[in-house]
Amino acid sequence: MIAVAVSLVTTAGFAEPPTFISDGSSNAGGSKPPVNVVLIVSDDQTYTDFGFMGNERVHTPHLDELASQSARFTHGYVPSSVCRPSLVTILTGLYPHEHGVFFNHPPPGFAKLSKSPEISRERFDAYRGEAESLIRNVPTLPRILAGQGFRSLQTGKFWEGHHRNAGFTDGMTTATPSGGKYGDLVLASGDVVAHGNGDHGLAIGRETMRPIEAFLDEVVSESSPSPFLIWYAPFLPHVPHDSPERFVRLAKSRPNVKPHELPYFAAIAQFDETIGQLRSAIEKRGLAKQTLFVFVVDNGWQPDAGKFRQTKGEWDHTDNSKRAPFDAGLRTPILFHLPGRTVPATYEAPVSSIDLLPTILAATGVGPPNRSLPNRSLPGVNLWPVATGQAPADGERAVFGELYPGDARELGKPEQDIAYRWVRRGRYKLIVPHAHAGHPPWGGYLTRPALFDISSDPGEARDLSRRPGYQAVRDELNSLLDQWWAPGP
Ligand SMILES: [Ca+2]
Repeated sequence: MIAVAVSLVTTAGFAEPPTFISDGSSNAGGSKPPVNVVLIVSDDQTYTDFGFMGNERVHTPHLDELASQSARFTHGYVPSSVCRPSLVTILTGLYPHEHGVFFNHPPPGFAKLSKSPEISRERFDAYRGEAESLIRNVPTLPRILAGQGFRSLQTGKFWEGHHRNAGFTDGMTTATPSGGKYGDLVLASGDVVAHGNGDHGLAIGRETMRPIEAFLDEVVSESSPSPFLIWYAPFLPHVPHDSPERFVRLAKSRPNVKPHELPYFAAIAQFDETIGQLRSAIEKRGLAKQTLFVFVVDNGWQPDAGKFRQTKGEWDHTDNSKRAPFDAGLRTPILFHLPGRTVPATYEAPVSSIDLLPTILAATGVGPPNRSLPNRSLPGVNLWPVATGQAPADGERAVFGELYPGDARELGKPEQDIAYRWVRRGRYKLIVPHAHAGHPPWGGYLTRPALFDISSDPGEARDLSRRPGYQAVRDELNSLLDQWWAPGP
């Protein structure tokens, strides 16, 4: 076994630098070619809206092909059903209350930042910059892999300022206005700023794949090519649903597509086409056999037929998907595909996006973190032994999550803003709302705890928490939630 010490920036949550140790199947220093990683993150797509998840009305041939070749975790979850906290969880393997990015917008909040005439570009960037420092102080996947000689390319969604803040060696997002179609914001002061969700990076997939092609050309031309990580998180199928007409025609050609679904389904088809382009870019450079593809969605999104926004010419999402504590916002398929290693199979055991980081580290030979040392372990589970057919999936494992308003009241104080905590174990899911200062829970999704049987009621329509015979399940799940994280008053 080869032990690999990684030098990392430390923070209060990590009393000492975390240590990562080979799992014994490591290739570190070995003769096999290193494993590259392409991490695909869909943006705003509900778990049901894939061909391979049973939806025959969407056009996802490339994702379906990837899924057919992959270890498929069909009951994956993200802790939060909104972009920024979910993306930082994928990057860090930590829950939002641990990595600290539990919001989309830092204090004083998006409305004050964007609509106050006294907020200049400098002040806007300063407020955002304070929050962006959080990612610099936690271990991240690109930062850990960089310690092993990886290059890493950031493309698409990224809310943490410049891509180097998260340890990427290369990237598109620079925290400056792009002047492009997406990602800029005009403040009340008249200044133009980077909105914060990816600026230049948002062109990937929607307008071009060239930055990925150029990065791969650069890597393969190195005298001793570096292993690499590609973060492919295009602004798709996220609104604006302004896909080129050929995708709209494609969506229209599918059976029984309703008008309010059409723009979203077109954006799904557009996203899917880029998956084919991405895989082709890897294949034509002879890298397919040594490249791990990982797939996850950052949060779900479903169009609501009753919410057409005239001003924007698009439908808004349903109350039970994005931002909500229900599966239409939280659940995602998670895929792993590495030729000759992963075994194509479907696993229904609940897993989480916190598992991606330890699993990818194991796959690349960096190995899972040493979980035996206090204060050094990550909360996620290394799924590599399951994905490679070496171990069964743990069907009894509990997965957790936490939801917040989009604006944080104060950095470093998730307990002030926590709106919902949830836990899924086996067939049951408990959601616990939190009220603050006499106000009802943010979002109004629930006013009291609710218990659902996901296996018989995936739409979470029947709250079992006060029905006879469910008290023990409810108490047990509530106890698990508090053991995981009890935010206090
Ligand atoms: Ca999203």
